[in-house]
Amino acid sequence: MASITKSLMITDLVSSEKMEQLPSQYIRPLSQRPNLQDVSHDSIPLIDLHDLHGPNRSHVVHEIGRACSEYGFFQVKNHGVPDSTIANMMQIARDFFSLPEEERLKTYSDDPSKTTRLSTSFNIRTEKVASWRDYLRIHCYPVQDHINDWPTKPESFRDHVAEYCRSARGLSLQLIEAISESLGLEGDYISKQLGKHAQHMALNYYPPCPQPDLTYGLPGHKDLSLITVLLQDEVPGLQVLKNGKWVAVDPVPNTFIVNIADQMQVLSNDKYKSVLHRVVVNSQKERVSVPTFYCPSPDAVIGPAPALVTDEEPAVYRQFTYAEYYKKFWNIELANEDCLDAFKASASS
Ligand SMILES: O=C(O)CCC(=O)C(=O)O
Repeated sequence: MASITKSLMITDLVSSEKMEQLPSQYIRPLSQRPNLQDVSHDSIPLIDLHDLHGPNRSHVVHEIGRACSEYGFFQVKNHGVPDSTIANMMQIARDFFSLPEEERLKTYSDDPSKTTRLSTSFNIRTEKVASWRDYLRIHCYPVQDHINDWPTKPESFRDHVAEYCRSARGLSLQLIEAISESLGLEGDYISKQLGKHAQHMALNYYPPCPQPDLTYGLPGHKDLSLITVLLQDEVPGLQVLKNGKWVAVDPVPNTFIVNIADQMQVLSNDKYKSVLHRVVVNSQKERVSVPTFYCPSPDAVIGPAPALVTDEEPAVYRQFTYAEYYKKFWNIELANEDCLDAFKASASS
């Protein structure tokens, strides 16, 4: 008989006992389990950013635009983030989740409005079934506004994470500019809609799971940001929904995964869609991933770009502040519920 666990974090649950059965709060109803065999390995486009600043820029921008409209997901290589910055980030994430429980739990909170918080699953305040993930979520732009709230252990946490955040921001801004151009907008149009800009990130830790076919690391969900730039380790787990079929994004060394998120869907007036993605777990290996959620500042007003609104394609969404959207997102019960439905132009009349 599966048992209910008392540990707050899965990390501590799996280290405290030899577990052969999944505790009951992680077990999905039969109809909602991942069918691990029914997954395509066609993957998503891989785009070389090397030429983004040369004479072939328009070709790269075109490829990015195509990936955004066909998949909402792509990988990038030659992205300019130094190998050492990436290696330090991954190591510090592993080291963080290896800290003693009492040290890690110093930042524990189930309150999504906290800008630095350790938590578990997806949204423990609203969900009925838990997911097999622990995570540390931090706000990280401007770095100096947040760094003093970040964990002080492991020793070099703040230095390595700050360096990574700056690089990830640089890459995000280049991608946002290219995506803006790919929509036929001025390169700086989207960036100008983001108010003072904001950047959040997560350190995701998925321990080995005794019964991976009964649960998820993360259930199908869309991201609340503008774009997400994801660093994953060498252990597969991420899957993306394409034409009703789950496609595995198997790790490619030295790449980042980029996805369109909800704010970009709104700004593009549905030209680019925020896509459902999920994470499956395995019984053998832990997995670490580090998403950077690039987003508007809370006061920024988001709405479809006027240049993309016509008589034939009227505005799909009303205008709203990112703060309004953020609050709504953290109150939804099901991860795969479409938060944007509440912001449709038709919903407000
Ligand atoms: O771990 C991954 O590959 C994806 C993580 C993710 O989707 C998220 O943190 O929202």
